[in-house]
Amino acid sequence: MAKLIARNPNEPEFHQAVREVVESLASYIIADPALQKMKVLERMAEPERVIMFRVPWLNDRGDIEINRGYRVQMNSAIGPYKGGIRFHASVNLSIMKFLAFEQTLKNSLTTLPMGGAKGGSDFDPKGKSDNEVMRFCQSFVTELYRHIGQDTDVPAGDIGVGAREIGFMFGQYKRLRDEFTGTFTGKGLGWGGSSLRPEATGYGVCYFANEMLATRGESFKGKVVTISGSGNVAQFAAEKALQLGAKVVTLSDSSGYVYDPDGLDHDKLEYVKLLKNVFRGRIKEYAERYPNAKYFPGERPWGVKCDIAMPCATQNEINGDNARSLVENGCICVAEGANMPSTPEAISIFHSNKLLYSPGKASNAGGVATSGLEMSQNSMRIKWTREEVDEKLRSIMCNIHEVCVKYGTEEDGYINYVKGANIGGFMKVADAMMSQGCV
Ligand code: NDP
Ligand code: 2IT
Repeated sequence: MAKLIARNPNEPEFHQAVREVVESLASYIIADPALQKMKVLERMAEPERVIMFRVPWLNDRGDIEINRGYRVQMNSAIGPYKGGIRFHASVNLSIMKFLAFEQTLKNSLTTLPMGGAKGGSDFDPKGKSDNEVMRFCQSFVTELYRHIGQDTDVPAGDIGVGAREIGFMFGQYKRLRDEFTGTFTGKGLGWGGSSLRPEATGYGVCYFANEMLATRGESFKGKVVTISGSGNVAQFAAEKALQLGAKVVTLSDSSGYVYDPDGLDHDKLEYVKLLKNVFRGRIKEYAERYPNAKYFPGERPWGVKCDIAMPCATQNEINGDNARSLVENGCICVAEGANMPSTPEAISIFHSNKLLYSPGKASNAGGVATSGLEMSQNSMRIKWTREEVDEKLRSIMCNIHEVCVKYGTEEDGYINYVKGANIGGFMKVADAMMSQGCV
């Protein structure tokens, strides 16, 4: 870790993500001289390639704006680079590297042949017109296109990148390459997209949480659920939790959270989808429309009493104090939809209180798994039904849960999902790297 920090200064999120894996794997690696000799973990923490580029574009006033674009191609040992693109003002190299590092292990856990990558830009889509977003996406891809391809690197969505942005990026990519391939996932259903890809991350989190709850004879039925975020992952985590009989009482965005004591229902959720995906509004408008709900500006939902918490917004959104309030309020399960939403202090509080706690790389893997299924369908030029994809998604999430149980069960029977996911994800990548020599 000391070497890694010295080589990658000022990258706290990257250090945090690697440290967690190092801590899980230390004894495992110490016991295996071959892993040490081949410097597998050291190589995994060094990106195979980092691309940083200028993204100039014209705003609606005709002025030039300049953003910075990134693609971190972390690891290609088990398949082409694969991972989302994030457009958010906070994007920097540290965040790209932490996400690409976690993606490598996550993609391995899915059992599908995908390496790890992440990309994005500090472009902030908030308040931009559709035309501005399109011009930005076109400029972004005009550089990125030479580094990606269906057998090289396959981007998808993440924060700030949904169906609209994938459409603009895919359109420009297709134009530059003059070929129609599955180089992006999350495409529209009529032009190469997979059924259930929009739902997959959120649904997958609930499938995974359901498996965790079942280890204690529990289920979603009748449980109170708090969710952060109100974007893609949050919306479909809420939808599946409702279908499984839970009561979802919060949603949030970067400005605050709403608490609805009556809980969400189908109509309210449809309103949220319209508000966020079409009108691109703020979650506080929910409380204006449903007067029983209350809006808490500038706050996160972790002080609300719940049985199950699903953080679905961003990294480090649950700190030690938030974790303590969740525990004090009787929360039994924290299933991460976002990537690295819990700080190390929060994770240690969950562990010492024996909560069911799953790290994002295990419980949010349903999104990229379904991206992998989209790649398979594109290669075969076929389309599976919603039911077929759902069945595969369920079985992938159950399998990841089994892997976590296998490698994460401690002497007292407590399942440490962090350890389980890190060891389970690492093994396949490590075996491939050992077989492929010093590359
Ligand atoms: P969206 O852009 O659709 O939604 C993001 C949500 O989180 C919005 O409500 C946003 O609020 C909120 N948010 C974003 N940044 C912050 C911040 N710094 N502080 C507080 N709230 C914030 O993104 P997704 O739903 O796709 O992604 C959510 C999380 O899930 C991310 O961590 C992502 O990496 C992860 N993830 C996504 C997958 C996918 O398939 N999309 C797959 C696996 C993981 P606001 O509108 O104010 O920005
Ligand atoms: O963090 C993630 O796993 C994603 N944003 C989805 C990546 C993908 O390639 O579908």
